[in-house]
Amino acid sequence: MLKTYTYSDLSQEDIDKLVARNVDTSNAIQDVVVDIVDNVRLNGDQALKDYTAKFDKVELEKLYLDADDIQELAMTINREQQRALEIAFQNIHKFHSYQLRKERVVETMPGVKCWREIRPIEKVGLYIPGGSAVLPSTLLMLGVPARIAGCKEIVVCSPAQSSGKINGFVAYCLHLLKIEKIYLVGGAQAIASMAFGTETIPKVDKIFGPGNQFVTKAKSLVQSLTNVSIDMPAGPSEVLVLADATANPEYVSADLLAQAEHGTDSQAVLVSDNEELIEQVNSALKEQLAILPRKELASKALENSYAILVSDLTEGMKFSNAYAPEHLIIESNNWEVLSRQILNAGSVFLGHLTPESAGDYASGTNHTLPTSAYARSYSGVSVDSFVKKITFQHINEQGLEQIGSIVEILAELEGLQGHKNAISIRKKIVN
Ligand code: HSO
Ligand code: ZN
Repeated sequence: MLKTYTYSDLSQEDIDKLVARNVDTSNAIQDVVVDIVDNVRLNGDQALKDYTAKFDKVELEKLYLDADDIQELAMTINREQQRALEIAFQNIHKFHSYQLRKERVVETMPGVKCWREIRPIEKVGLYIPGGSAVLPSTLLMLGVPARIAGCKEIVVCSPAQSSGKINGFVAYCLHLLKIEKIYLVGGAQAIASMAFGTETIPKVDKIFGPGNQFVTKAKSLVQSLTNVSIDMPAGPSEVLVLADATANPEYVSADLLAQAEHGTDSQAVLVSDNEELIEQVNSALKEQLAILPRKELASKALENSYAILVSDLTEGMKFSNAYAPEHLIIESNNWEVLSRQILNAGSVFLGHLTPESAGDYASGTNHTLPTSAYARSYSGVSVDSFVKKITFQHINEQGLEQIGSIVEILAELEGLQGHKNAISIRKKIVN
């Protein structure tokens, strides 16, 4: 089922091609998104209502649901489902709450003190997609770190369902996060509304969240047009499974399919030093796919996926580092040694009993991660993504004596007399 390549047969050019993904810069999307963004900027709420009628087929009188609506919807899910969301919420909260660490004050010279302090980004916008699968888990993954960071205003946008509302799971997550409003806007228009602000939707400082190609394009566009920033460039989701003879082919297959069912453009890559395992995974894929409800999507994604036969997993790790996967699963008894060789990955799952699904929902780590090889330079979303770290300094008399002449010399050599004066004038007072 999976196309298989042998690593030693591949040229550097072949490898570059295999690891390149999401390089489709279609102008068709660009043009549509530019129009939508412009329309929202100029016409505000009316544009949002028009797009919601056109794309989501819902006529909205009011662009949001309030605390009472949310509470009512939240109570439509059963107790077991509420409990599962509560446990996920608690684990994500527990893991992320350790990310806010106070840093120490550093005295670089006697009397010269420097330090950093954390301040929340005041207004953040969270986009929760509502396409082929509504993902309430994404709301927890963005809302929890935003709450821990202390963001003052958390704006949430998600497209209206055909009922003109949101689903009960998203509502229950809002309830857990103590967020009392949700705006019923989706797609590129949601991103534009949070970037520019409309009569109803507040403008934010930073926009978070995954989405389709239109949403992604809108995020990069508004970032270049306004002073709003974004979490990261997002592309289709992907997994790389590194597995050897100790792996269970049924587990490997299930992990590949868990990824493939996200969408036709998802990618699932298997890297193994064992030809027999690749064969076994292929037959497991066939069996498991046949009974998967989202088999149409998943099988399309598998057409766009592949396996690589390597001579050993150290060579496999070399390929993985070049690919820089969003998710890396190491299904080998030797996971501890192999994990030290990781250079590029968004989130890593170690051993035979650690499926990506655990991290997607409930173990505590974040599932908003860099795709399309951005794991070479980006980290996943964390509390850090919702704060700024501001530097502070304080210099006393002794410090000014220590550092004054150094700054004067440096200012002089750059020809900046004004800079030098700002020191000299103070030295006079001190002496
Ligand atoms: N695997 C997705 C996250 C997700 N999976 C949400 C299920 N629900 C991107 O990391
Ligand atoms: Zn997933």
